[in-house]
Amino acid sequence: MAVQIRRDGAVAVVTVDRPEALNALDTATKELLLGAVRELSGDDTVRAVVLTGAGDKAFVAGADIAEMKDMTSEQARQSAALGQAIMSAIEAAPQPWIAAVNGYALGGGCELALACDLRIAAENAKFGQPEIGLGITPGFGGTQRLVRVVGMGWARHLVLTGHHVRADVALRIGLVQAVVPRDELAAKARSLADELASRSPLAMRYCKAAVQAAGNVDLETGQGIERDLFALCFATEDQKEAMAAFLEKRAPEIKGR
Ligand code: DAK
Repeated sequence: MAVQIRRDGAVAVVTVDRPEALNALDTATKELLLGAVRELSGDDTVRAVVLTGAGDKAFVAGADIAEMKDMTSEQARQSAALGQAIMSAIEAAPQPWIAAVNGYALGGGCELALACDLRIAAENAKFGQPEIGLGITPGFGGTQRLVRVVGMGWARHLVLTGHHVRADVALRIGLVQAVVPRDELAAKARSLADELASRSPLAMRYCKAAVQAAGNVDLETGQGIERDLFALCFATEDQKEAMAAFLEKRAPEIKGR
């Protein structure tokens, strides 16, 4: 099984599990990953998801080069469509997705991490868009999402040189939000997921959608989306309960309604 889903309470951990190929994404793995995203998106008991890679060396070392090498243009197009569908499905998922980057996140692997809402890395993690060395461009959104996350300067550096950067550099340029020792990564990702899972899932979904919109629309349109989603929060029981709990100096009882 190349993709595992482990549910524990309100948190699901999705593991790309092909360590013999450094978790590279072949078609079968991509199909399983897309299935996992769709399954979890339809499960309202899951309030946060952690995405990671099996083994000690890699998160995901990119698209599977052995499979890609002899592809026809049509096969490449279908493969790109499948990859892009995964990234879009993660972005559209109702829950926050946290990439727990436990090693190499290269090419499609870096792009997969970029599609997640939050990224934390182990000290041994390495990031890069090495496609230039393979005679191709990044194709799962890397040239677009990367610019939005780290800015034009670093995106150009990563895409044009194909160089890998270490976790400390990834932190400095804003590619990840935290770096932790390797043996603390799973626990750190889990505690972050637990924290997000404890919040109103409706407000969480609206926050995710509003921030997402900022990357896609102009300021005026974005402010309209923000206004509407803000208003929608006031139709939820969770908003009334969370504000009452604050005023009464107690923990809120979040119901997801
Ligand atoms: N694909 C297939 N196999 C891979 C792989 C990959 N991406 N990465 C590693 N492996 C395999 C190796 O072939 C090796 O297999 P065996 O020889 O043992 O059978 C095994 O994993 C262990 O790898 P190494 O022996 O190479 O391990 P090292 O520690 O020496 O090196 C490394 C680790 C991560 C530096 C190295 O493996 C490496 O450079 N891997 C390739 C990384 C890479 O270039 N990734 C980007 C792939 S291109 C598009 C859509 C998507 C894409 C492009 C376009 N369109 C829509 C247009 C995406 C492209 C990519 O992701």
